[in-house]
Amino acid sequence: MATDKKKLLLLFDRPQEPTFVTKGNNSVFDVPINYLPEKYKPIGVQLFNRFGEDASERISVKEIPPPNLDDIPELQRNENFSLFIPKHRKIAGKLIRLFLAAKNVDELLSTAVYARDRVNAYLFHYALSVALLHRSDTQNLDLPSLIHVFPDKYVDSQVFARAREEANIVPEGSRTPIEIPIDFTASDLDEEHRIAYFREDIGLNIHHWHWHLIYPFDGTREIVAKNRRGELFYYMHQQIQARYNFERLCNSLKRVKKLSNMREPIPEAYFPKLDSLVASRTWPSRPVNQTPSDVNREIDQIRVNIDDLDRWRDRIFDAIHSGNIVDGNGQKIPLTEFEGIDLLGNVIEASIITPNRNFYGDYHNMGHVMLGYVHDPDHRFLEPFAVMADPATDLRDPVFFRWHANIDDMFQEFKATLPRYTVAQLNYPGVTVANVSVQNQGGQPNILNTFWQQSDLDLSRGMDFQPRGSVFVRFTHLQNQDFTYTITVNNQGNNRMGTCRIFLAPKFDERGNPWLFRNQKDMFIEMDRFSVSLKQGSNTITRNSTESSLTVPFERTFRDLDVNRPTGGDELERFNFCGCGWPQHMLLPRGTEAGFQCQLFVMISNYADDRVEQNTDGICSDGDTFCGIKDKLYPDRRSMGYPFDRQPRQGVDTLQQFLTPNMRVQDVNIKFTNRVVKPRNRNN
Ligand code: CUO
Repeated sequence: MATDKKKLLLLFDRPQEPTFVTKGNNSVFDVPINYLPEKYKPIGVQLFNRFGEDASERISVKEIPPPNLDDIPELQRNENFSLFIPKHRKIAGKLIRLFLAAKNVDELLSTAVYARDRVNAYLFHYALSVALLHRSDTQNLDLPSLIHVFPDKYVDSQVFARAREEANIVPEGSRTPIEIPIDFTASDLDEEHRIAYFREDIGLNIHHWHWHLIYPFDGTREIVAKNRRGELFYYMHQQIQARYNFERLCNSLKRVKKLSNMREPIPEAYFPKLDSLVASRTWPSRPVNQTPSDVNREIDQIRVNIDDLDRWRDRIFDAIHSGNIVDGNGQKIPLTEFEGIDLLGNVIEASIITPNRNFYGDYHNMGHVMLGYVHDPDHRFLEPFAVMADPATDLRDPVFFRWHANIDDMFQEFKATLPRYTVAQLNYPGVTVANVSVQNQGGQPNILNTFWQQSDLDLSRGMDFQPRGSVFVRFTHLQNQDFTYTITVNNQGNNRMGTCRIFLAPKFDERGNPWLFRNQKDMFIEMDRFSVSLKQGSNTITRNSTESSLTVPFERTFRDLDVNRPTGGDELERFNFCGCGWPQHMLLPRGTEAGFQCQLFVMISNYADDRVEQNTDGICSDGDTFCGIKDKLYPDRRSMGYPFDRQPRQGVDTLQQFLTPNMRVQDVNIKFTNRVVKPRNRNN
């Protein structure tokens, strides 16, 4: 009988323990003796007796000729793994292809079991996740969230010693959650620390990691060359940047300064205070005023000079200004009005589908690498990379946003070369947005509320070689009260469709002055996008903040322990492709206690120019604004970021001047209450 595909997920459990050790609640893989790593072979029978006897389930693993892992160059079992490092990327690509090539689920299971104890744990997790997301016979599997498998990437290292103690001493059921203070990486003496709550938010970091899981750099061409991948790379990261800048303004900080000169010291520092449980190493810190330098690390097979980066950047700017990319044969590929951004995204990011990679290089990724090795560029101190070189952790470091401000600047340079939207491209004749308001739960109009919320997470799955059972940590994160938009639209024509687009931006710049449109447009964060049917006459549209096309619910990011608390620890976390999306608890910027003044922008665009013909029934499309829809076209035909993705037409200096009748702006206030709300439905 064919193996239930769900059993594959047990391979994610307790990543450092060998495959033959009990997984899940009490399941054991019958690992063929020949599959055991050499060191276990002589004691194979003993091992099986020890771990197999009281198993409630035995999963048979078919013995097939062992897959050839020899050409997967060695990445030590206990090294850290990063997609930004070309050597690691290539190894991952090979392993992904091996997992994709397995003929059926049984063969995949055999291949994965064979590989699991032979390859690096992070690498295995990544490659198997990508394969499960993309194979047709493993669809709809719920992958465990990275926080549960590798909690060490997100949680203060001190917590683990306490969690071990708790698990060793206190019986399950009586264990109390271990609190992670919100301020564990720095003090208020560091200005940048004011927004550590954003950078270190576990949900945001998981979102970013998940995005890169869905859009891998390497693997087979089909899984890399997804619809509008390069454009989404631009847009999703541009929006992270806009949200970060919004958050900075709420905290009296200026917008991020781009890091384009690698020869200057970097004043912002970062001390992550994370330990890698797999690598048994501390993640390196990045002290104040370090200056990047050429990276030459034989061990990582990586050599990249600042000159290389500068050359690649100059060539990319040449392409932007000339309007053409040059391919490997010297042929020009035009950067067109609508598809150019996608091509440019693939060039800047870069991935295996970058045209002419030899010439344009690997600009964005190598920036991550250079900054991630700033503390030990030639490996003389035998230090591993820092958080900036891993997409699971890089958002934590302020330098991420400085580097991505630079990346975004290149995209904006390109966007500035495009024709400006005409009134005809913005307007929807006959459709007028007559009124916009938002209601909070207290019934006050146009005031949105934020506060701190505590939530609990079970770390037991990632804590190998420990007593079984749940071990909780309690962390504090930003939260917003649900709210509702009410939009009145007049339609002078027949019944028709429109797309409602909702954005939010700060009303004033960091000096308290009103914005020029050309600056404010980059501050708009997308809040929601949905289609509406308009009947003739007046229409009232209501929409709840939890319905946002941007977000996924808290339970999907983490698995909600309050609602669905595991009893035996054998439930697999719900976290599949649908898990990608901006976390709902971060939908709103924090605001201020006095109330932060913002402008809410609502537009109804002409559906005929927005529509994408495809059937997405039964496919999860939450969070599609940043993540797209699996195996489908991006669900909006307009350029991503429309209508704020280009310079304004002649004569438009302010937002008011930009408006056409199908748009409206409403002032709203975000009020932050500095109070910590306890986890829902828990009383300890
Ligand atoms: Cu997501 Cu630089 O791409 O981190």
